[in-house]
Amino acid sequence: MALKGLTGLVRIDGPIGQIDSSLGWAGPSLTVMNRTLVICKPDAVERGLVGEIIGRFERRGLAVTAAALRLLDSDTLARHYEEHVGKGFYNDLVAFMSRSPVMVLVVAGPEDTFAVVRSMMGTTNPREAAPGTIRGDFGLMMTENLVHGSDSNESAEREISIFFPSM
Ligand code: RTP
Ligand code: MG
Repeated sequence: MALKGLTGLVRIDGPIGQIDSSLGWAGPSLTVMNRTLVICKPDAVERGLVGEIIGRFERRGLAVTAAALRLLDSDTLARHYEEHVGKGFYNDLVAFMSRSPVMVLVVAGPEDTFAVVRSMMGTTNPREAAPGTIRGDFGLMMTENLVHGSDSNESAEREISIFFPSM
């Protein structure tokens, strides 16, 4: 089975190093790439926009290196959004984020991937987000803003360890 020529990789679990080199994998060296956590939020899954969102990242040249469709519980959300626990919008945020499944992704690129992803997402309030961004093209509501992206390299590693502890 020859995989030479492929330039991306989607896998569910397990470190990259477990891929059998005898398969002839010739894609990017993902182990040295910088990565971030992306969540396609419940509104994105409900509206069938996951493919559109992933496609934008892929066309930009980023690689999806893990993907999982998950229904999030309040404990997981409290870990993920720890900086927002207790804020006025927090209960609405948890109700929204746990109402139906999300698609959790690890997205990899050469450097500061979190910043590339955040610029493609647009500002938090979709009404103010620039056209051409995910939120600016598909969103109108503050809470239901389609996508999450880590806000720093440190946040990315912390969040990846919550959703993909083996990575
Ligand atoms: P995210 O963490 O989801 O990528 O979004 P963000 O960095 O752009 O915004 P953040 O300040 O971290 O807020 C997290 C999510 O909480 C909801 N929110 N609602 N009503 C409000 O004032 C308010 N503020 C934030 C949004 O869903 C936001 O994405
Ligand atoms: Mg945030």
